[in-house]
Parts: sequence; C-alpha cells; structure tokens
Amino acid sequence: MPLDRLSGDYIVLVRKKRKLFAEIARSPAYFHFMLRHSASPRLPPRFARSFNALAKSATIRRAPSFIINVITEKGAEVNMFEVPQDKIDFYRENGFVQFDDVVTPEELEELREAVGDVMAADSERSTGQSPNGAYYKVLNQKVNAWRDSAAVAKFTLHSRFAEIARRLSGADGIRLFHDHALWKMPGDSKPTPWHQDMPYWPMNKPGALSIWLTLDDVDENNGCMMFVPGSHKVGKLAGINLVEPQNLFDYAKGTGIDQTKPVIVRMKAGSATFHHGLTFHYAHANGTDKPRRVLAVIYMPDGTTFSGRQHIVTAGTAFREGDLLKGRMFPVLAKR
Ligand SMILES: O=C(O)CCC(=O)C(=O)O
Repeated sequence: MPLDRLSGDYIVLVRKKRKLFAEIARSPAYFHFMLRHSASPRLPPRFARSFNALAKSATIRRAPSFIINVITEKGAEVNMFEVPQDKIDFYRENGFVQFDDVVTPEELEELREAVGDVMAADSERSTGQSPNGAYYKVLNQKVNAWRDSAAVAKFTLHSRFAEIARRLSGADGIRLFHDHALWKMPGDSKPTPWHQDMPYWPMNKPGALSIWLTLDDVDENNGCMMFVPGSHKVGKLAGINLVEPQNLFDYAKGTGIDQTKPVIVRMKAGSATFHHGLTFHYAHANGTDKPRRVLAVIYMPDGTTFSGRQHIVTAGTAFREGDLLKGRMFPVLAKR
C-alpha cells in the first residue's frame, strides 16, 4: 500500500528490543519522512540508525480498517493506528464508540486460541465461576486472563488499545485495571442486564473505560451489546445484580435517559467497542449453539485512587482507601 494513499492522524509505535517508541504522525508524508530520515525527535540516535535500516527493508500493508502494519524482513513491527477525531468526539458525546478490525486476521486467530486455552484451564490467578451457578447463564467469565497467559497478556497489555483508551478518555496516562474473558454460553443463556460498570469498580472517580473485543461475529442472536447514547452523563447510579436485575432505568427517571433509544451494535469478529464506565449497556442472550467469545479490558486513568469497595481484583491486597491504584497488577500501558 503506497504511503501517499493513506490519510489521517496516526500513532506510530515502533517496537524494538522490547522497548516501545511512540510518535504521532499527523500525515502520511510525515510518517514517510520518519521512515526515510529517522526524523522523530523522540528516537535516540542508536535507535534512529536501526529505524533507517528498518525503513529500507519494510513492507507495508494495511489491515482492513485502521491498523497499518509495517513488517520488516527481520520481523520487527511498526504499527500505525488511526484514532480519528470524529471517533473521539463520538465517544465523548455518546459514552461508547465502535472500531472495526482492531486486530488483523492472524491476531484474531492467535487471540481465540490464547483466550480459549485460559478458559479451558484451571488456574489460581484468573478467576471464573462454576458452570452450575446462575451467573454462568449470564456470563462465563474469567478475570485477569493475562496473568495466566503470555499470549493473552500480549493483547491485554498492548499499547494499541490502551493508547486508543487514553485518547478517548483524554487522560495523560492509562493503567490496566483488569481484563476478563466474557463467554456467553449456549443453552439457557440469559441476557446481561442493563447496568453501568462504575458501581462495581473500587475507584474514587469515574473515567475508567473498557474495550470489548469480540472474537466472534455478534448480533442480537448471540449476545451483541446495546448502549444508551449519552447515559454516561447521568452519573453513577446503583449497582445492578446481574442475576436478579433491578431496572436500571427506574434509577434514571427524570433524567431523559430513560426515554433515549438504545443503539444495537452488531460487529464482525476482530472489531471492538470502547465504553465509558458510566454508560448504560446490555448484551443479548446467546440463542445459538456456540459460545460468544469476547475479551474485555478495563483501563483506568493513571492517578485513579482506591475507594475501598470490595472487588475481586483488589481482594487480599494491601491497598487502603485513597491509595493510588498502581504497581505490577496495574501497569501503565499508555502515556502522553
Ligand atoms: O459481554 C457481556 O455480555 C457484557 C459485557 C459488559 O457488561 C462489559 O464489558 O462491561
């Protein structure tokens, strides 16, 4: 794909010897210039030299939507990610946004296998439910899948998604809160009822958000999501019991949000939505005979403090109310 056919605003990430260098290229011409002349001001000279070499041997291909991979003959990888301003504006106005093809077809296969392995294994680190419980009909969930699998960690910790989250939220830095595999199982499947996420999270301030990356095509038949546009502006309401749900809209009476039409988001496998922790959302039951497979990752702005609320991820840790959520469980994944 010739570079001059590309347009938009890109984040260029260069991974070299496990270090990551990021730069924003406002135009393909600038990216071209970087490739040719190693002109990025943030690249150290030693790296700039190899960057030059990399440019000479690079092949460039464009993934279906917004990822552009530059793969060198030696396997080094440069990824360019478009985060168009209209996506950021849409997220801030509506509390959710869709990105198609956030992974390549090869990555999708890798991810299906990696998350499938974690779901199939018994583990001390990730936590799931018993298949006999009522919650399992809503979600077969495993929290912190990345702690069990380097192959999942590659995606959970990937700066591609965290940088999108950072840009959407406007935060200077983004930390991981946790990931979770969300399988909606076939057979007596229940919808995920309308809820906000923030009431469950032990955080003092809103701002955290999730990516919901689907590994299967999703629609109303197998558990696609719905969102109420603008509902993140209503504030934090009561937490909903996902097994015996209260009606979230009862808590929102008089806000106008109870009259707002939800948006159904059907997606192809490998696509994702990002949603704000206060956005009202719902997922349909799975009426098919296959699991609906999703990897969701929750990101929080760097600086988020612990509210003291009971949560599976902070249970048994030394965090006290008001402490910064940081450390090896909550690494910084993207930074301005
Ligand atoms: O996957 C689902 O069914 C629900 C997901 C959800 O509620 C979330 O990611 O916050």
